[in-house]
Amino acid sequence: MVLYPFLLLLQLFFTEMSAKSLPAINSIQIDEAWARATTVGNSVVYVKIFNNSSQPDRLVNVETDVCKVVELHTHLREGDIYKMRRLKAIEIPAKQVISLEEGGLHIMLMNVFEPLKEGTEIKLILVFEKAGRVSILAKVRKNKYKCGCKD
Ligand SMILES: [Cu+2]
Repeated sequence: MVLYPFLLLLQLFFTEMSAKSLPAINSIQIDEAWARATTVGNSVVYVKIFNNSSQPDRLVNVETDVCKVVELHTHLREGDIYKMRRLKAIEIPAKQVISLEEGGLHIMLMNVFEPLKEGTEIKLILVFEKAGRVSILAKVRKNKYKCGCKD
C-alpha cells in the first residue's frame, strides 16, 4: 500500500513534535549559589544558571522565607556611578550559562527578617518560565572566596 509510508512519516513527525513540546527534565541546573552575610537590611544571592535545553528560558521570579520582597537586579553604569536596576526577568539562552555575580546580575533580598549568618544556608525557589520551580540552597558567606565556614 502506497499510503503506509506516508502515515509512518506523519506519525514520526508528530512523535517528534510532542517530544519537543515537553519540558526537558533538569533542563536548568543551578551551581555555586551563595548569599552575602548580613545583620540587617538587604542581601544578595549569586548563582550560576546552566540551561541544558535547546530552548531559551527566563528566570522570572524568586521565592524565599528570609525576606518579604525579592527582586532581580542588574548593575548599569551611569558615568562613573554604578546603579542597580530592577529586571522583570533574566534571560537564559539555550545551551548557555549565565552567571549572576558581583557587579552584575543578582538576586536582591530586600530587608531580611533575621540576620543571615555566615556558615548557614538559605533556601530559595527559582521560578523559570519553562523549567518551572527549581529549589536551591545558598551558602551564606562574607564574599565569594572567603568563608569562615566549612565548604
Ligand atoms: Cu540589587
